[in-house]
Amino acid sequence: MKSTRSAQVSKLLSLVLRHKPERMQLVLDEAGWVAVESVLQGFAEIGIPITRDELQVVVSTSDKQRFAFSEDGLRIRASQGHSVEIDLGYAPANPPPLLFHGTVEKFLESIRSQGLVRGERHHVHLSATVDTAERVGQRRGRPVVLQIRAAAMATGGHRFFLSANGVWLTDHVPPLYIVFPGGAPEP
Ligand code: HQG
Repeated sequence: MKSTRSAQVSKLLSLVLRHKPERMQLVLDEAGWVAVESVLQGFAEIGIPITRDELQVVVSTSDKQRFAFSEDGLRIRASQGHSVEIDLGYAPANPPPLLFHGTVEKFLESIRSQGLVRGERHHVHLSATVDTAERVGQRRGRPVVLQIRAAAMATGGHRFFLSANGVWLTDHVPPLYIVFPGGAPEP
C-alpha cells in the first residue's frame, strides 16, 4: 500500500504532466517532457516541497509506471494518458491478435453503436491482458472486459502504438472489431 504522501505526489504529477501543467507553471515540450528541476520547483511553490530522491521513488514505485525520466535523467514526462496536445513519438507497433478493454455496463450501448472513442484522451487505451483490463474497468464499477480483434484492425489499416508502460494506444475501435461478453467469437 502506498503511503498517502507518495500517492498525493503521484496524483499531482499526473495532473501537471498530463492535463494541467499551468497549475505548477510548467511548460511541456512537444513530446511532453519537462525539466525535473522545474517540477521540483513547482511542487515547492504549491507548498509540497519534495526532493529529487523522493520524486525518483514515486516514479519507480508508480504501480503502472506512469512516468519516465529522459535518458540523461534531467527531464520527466508521463508515458501516456495526456489530454494536453503533445506527440509522444511512439513508433507504430504490431499488436497481438487480441487486446482487451475494461469498461462498465452503462457504456455498452453507446460502445456498441460508436465503438470505443478516445474522449478526453489522445487515444483509446487497450490492455495486453484480461487482468489489467479488469483493473481499468474496476475504477468505474463492476468491470466488463471487451475483446478487441487488434490484429484484424491492424490489417484493416488502423495504427497502434505501444506506450513505454505497456499500454496499447489507437485512435478509435469500430464496433466491428469488438467482441462483447456473451457475443459470438469472431473468426
Ligand atoms: C468509455 C488509467 C461510452 C471507456 C487506466 C472508459 C488506463 C465509452 C471511458 C487509462 C465509449 C473513458 C485509460 C463510447 C469508450 N461510449 N463510453 N463510445 N468509448 N468509452 O479514463 O480506458 O490511472 O478516458 O470504456 O488504467 O478507462 O490514468 O479511459 O470507461 O490505462 O494511469 O469511456 O487510465 O490509467 O475513460 O482508462 P478513460 P480508460 P491511469
